[in-house]
Amino acid sequence: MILGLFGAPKADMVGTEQMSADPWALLPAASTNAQAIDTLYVFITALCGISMLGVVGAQVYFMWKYKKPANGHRKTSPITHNGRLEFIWSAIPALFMIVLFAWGEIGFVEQFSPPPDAINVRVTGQKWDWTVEYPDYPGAVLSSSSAVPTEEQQKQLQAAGEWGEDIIDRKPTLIVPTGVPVRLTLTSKDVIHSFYIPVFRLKRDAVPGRYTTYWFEATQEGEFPLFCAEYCGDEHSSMIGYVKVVSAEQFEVELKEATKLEQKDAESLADFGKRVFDRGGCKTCHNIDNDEAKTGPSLKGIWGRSEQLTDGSTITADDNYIRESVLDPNAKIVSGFSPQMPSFAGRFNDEHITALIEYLKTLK
Ligand code: HEC
Ligand SMILES: [Cu+2]
Repeated sequence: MILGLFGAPKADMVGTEQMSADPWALLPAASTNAQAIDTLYVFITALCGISMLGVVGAQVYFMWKYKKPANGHRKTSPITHNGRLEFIWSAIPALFMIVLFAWGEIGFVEQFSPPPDAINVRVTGQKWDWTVEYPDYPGAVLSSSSAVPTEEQQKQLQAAGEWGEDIIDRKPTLIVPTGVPVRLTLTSKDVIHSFYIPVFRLKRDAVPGRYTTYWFEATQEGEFPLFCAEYCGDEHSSMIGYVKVVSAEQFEVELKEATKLEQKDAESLADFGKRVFDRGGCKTCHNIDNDEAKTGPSLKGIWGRSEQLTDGSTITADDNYIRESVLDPNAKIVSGFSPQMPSFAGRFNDEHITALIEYLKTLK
């Protein structure tokens, strides 16, 4: 629309490296919010331009009209004021102010009232990366740290002679579908960060000890940069990543692909199991390096341990018992604990479970 006048760039001109090849281009407006904001922005800019023309035009006209006459001087006019004129030049701008206020207020309220069918996404800022979780899609966790290695990682890679472009695992930090509203709930683990996606005109602080929300609906497929927009420390500039906008049909496929949990080449089963353990959030309920119970029993030395169950029987923790504990945790309850462990059936497959068992065996 109007923005086209300034040459809004096409999606394929946009990337993490460079927002646009054309320095005069406005950013693409890739969400419904962005379009609404741009329309208001262009309206305000046009209104200011027209007002400026009116004021400066009148000024120039009066300078010309009341210039000193060639034949001497002119008497000052006896008119003190003009009520009608003053009313008009107050009322018309006031009307525009009311329009601007109402327009802005309606847009503001809209942007803080997510539709009930929005996809939930949790964004956590932390020095120096973003973690993005999809509570509606179990196991789906993305992070910006995979996009850019930290200085520390770069040094390690350089020392190992492995530094190079192909070592950067450029995974998206956020994946969203087009045409579906997405509600973000943001927080921070340490200091104030700010989640900033320019093409969505979205900038929202992530504050420790508090949840802030925002929502948007993407309209344009592509990959667009995101940043931290609140100076948060010396690695602030590495809190970057990109949002990948895909079609609604592709969304789940892409999300699965980006968050897949598979054994890497040359990775031992136990090491893979540790990653599964981390992904499962098992640590929140189980200690692994001391015998203290949390919500669940300590898993230090679990393999081969004999367990007293609530029904009075005793069992030895072997592969099958651990498998059952993860897939159907309430089948056997350890004495002294309540059935609070969630089932991981559907979230972890057989390979994950086997790797988990191998990892638990190493916890001695
Ligand atoms: C919300 C808390 C919670 C989470 C998360 C959790 N567990 Fe548990 N877990 C428990 C509780 C409570 C018990 C004891 C009751 C029972 O046996 O179900 C338990 C029991 C177990 C047992 C049997 C322990 C024993 O001493 O016999 C194993 C093995 C186990 N969990 C593994 C895991 C693994 C692996 C994960 C992650 C994939 C995990 N748990 C995640 C709460 C949790
Ligand atoms: Cu930050």
